[in-house]
Amino acid sequence: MFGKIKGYKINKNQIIIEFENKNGIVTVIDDGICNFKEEKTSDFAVDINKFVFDYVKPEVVFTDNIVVSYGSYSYHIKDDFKVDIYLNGKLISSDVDSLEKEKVEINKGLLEAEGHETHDEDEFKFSITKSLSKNAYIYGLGDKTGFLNKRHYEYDMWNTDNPAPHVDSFRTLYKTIPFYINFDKDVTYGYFFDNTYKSVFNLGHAHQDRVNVGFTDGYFNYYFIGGSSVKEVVSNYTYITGRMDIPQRWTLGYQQSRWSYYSADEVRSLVKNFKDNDIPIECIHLDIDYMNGYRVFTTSDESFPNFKEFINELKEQGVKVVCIIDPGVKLDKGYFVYDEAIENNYVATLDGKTYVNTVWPGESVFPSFINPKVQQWWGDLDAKLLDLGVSGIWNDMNEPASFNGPLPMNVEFSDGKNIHTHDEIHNVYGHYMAKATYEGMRRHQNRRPFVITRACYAGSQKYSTVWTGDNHSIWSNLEMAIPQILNLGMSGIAFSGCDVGGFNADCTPELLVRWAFLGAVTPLFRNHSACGCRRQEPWTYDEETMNSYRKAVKLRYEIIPYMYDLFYECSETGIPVQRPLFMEFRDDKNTYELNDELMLGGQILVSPVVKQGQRKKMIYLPENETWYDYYTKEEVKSGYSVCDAPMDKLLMFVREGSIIPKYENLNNLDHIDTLILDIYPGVGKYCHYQDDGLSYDFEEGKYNLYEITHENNIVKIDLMYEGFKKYDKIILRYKDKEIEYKEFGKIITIE
Ligand code: MIG
Repeated sequence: MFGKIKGYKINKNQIIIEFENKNGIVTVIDDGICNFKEEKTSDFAVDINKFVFDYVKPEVVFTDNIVVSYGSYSYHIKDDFKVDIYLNGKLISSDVDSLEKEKVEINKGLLEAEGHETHDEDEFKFSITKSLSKNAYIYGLGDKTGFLNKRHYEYDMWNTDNPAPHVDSFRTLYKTIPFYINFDKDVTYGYFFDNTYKSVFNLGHAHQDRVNVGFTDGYFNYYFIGGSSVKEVVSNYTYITGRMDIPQRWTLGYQQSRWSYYSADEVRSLVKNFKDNDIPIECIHLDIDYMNGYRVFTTSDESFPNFKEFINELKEQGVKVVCIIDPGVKLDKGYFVYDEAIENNYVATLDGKTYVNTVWPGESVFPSFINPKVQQWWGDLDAKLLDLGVSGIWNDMNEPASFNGPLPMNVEFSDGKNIHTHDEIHNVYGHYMAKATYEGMRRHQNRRPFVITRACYAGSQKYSTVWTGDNHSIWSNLEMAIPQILNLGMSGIAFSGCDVGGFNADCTPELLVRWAFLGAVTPLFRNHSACGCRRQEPWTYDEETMNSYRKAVKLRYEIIPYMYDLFYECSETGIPVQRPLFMEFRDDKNTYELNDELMLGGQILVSPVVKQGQRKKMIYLPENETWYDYYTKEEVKSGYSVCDAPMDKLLMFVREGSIIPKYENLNNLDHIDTLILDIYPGVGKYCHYQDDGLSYDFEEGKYNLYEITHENNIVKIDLMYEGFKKYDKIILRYKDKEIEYKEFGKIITIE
């Protein structure tokens, strides 16, 4: 593709290499972060121009190869733009030859006639093949189904809405994050490919010692992302693709959804049921039926009359509303959104005519979200929903999904200047829709936008939270939710969740309870289910189920200040809230493929039950650590052991020396005055963040930072930074003793 090296020039931190056939550019962004691209390229997730610096000065030596060194890493660039990467002088990754895949003869016609799924091999314009060491594990890649370790699998990057039950043999789901982490006990790094066309990631599947990434089109444009740990790699990856804002605090509360709540009265009685049954509730999601004939940005006068007053009425009870918005705009002359779209040429075209496909409203047209003017227009429409009192926007169907066959590859999307075809835009359609939504909300009010999207691309974490789409109420989908959310976190997306209880199919009481407990520690905690399936609100089951469900939701409310601290950390570092164990215990081999446990931050280990009928669970607590039961605060043996796993409890363990900030007895997050600091035996230090939980005022210094240090029950709190109203009360707890803390800087003993 590139040919032999002929020479090079240096411009700031960029080395422009002249190859026989075309130029290549190496941009050294930081120690261990480096971009390799052909000169002409397009950037989607990362704007490389923002990373051209004077102060990063790589050393360049040209002998046989061009050797570029900076910090601990050096990149040996060879003919054909092949690269060997060295860390402190040791070779850690190299480009290798891409070998042919073994051809398997199949009788496609017969297989398909019998209903089997077959899969065509893609033709690649080019591929990049990286070495894969014997002991490496592979993580990341977004929302792919299956287990944590992706080695030996092959996946497609093509945003897809597939209604079948999500199983581990799926090649793709809704999201495209072309980023993988190569983790080996001694060396960790990642590769991110900023190419939106369909690509195929063969992860040691065709050849055990290679990762082959084949691209159907687009440009050669990828990043090496080093770091001393998985945490650092994710942090470096989010340094270039972006980090999320701290979310509004209430978005960490419990959310209830259903396709659909069909009327205002139904929603009213729903809220009443939550209150009557003493189950905390923060927000209700309105699915497509709140609209007038599925026309986006309208509301139905029949089933939701006086929409604004209705929303206000809920707000007075502490309940917020999130509305779904699909991309498809109903083809309907006289409907203002359609008229504006057509008048301004804001929609996709085919052969010079408006492109039409069918979605919920019937025949519909598709905004060209890549056009900044369309983003502005759409964002302003979203902002009008905020004026009605809506608190968040849920973006669905933005793969884009369509009922009348997929959009042809040559459908055209204008960015205002140039035309992009569907094959290029497909994987970023949801990304730009989320961007438009986020920016519209951001422009309109001093609130951190709450956007939820189904489809997305690398970097969407800047704009939106995500959910894992239409899972099923089956045990395997509960089990899969853990690795899926952990891999999303390692792919930069920390704020994610799955439909608690499962979307399709009927949820059993046992499954609902186990799912609710997983939901309680998942960033986005929303129960959602499809029409045609059994209702999934907790009181539609028996008393015992509801009691357990209530416990799960209350557990969530207890740990919200801890989760909020983790989101604060994430906004600064990109390190996810839910983490696989090896992110905290990198030397512990037992954790590399542990699919049914997770860490909530660095302090709490959670071991959810994800198997039907299980009342005892084998748990694993990393050795060389002392662990305490979250509830009883008694020491628990580390290593493998079998634990009682009753239906009304989530197994949680706390690391020695931890300090967990908690709320108590809250059914709603609007007013908080008391903070509890629950202190576990050992020596520890913890930083707690507090702000208004709503706005961007923290950017002007309106927040507090508390640093808590302790040795067992001897504790001190320092107010490290004060810019916001403090708690009325801080209560310190150690085992079963508690005491109010009144004077910052003072050492006290809890006894
Ligand atoms: O084709 O809006 O994933 O959460 O309830 C179904 C109706 C369209 C798919 C979403 C789901 C939502 C549903 N939507």
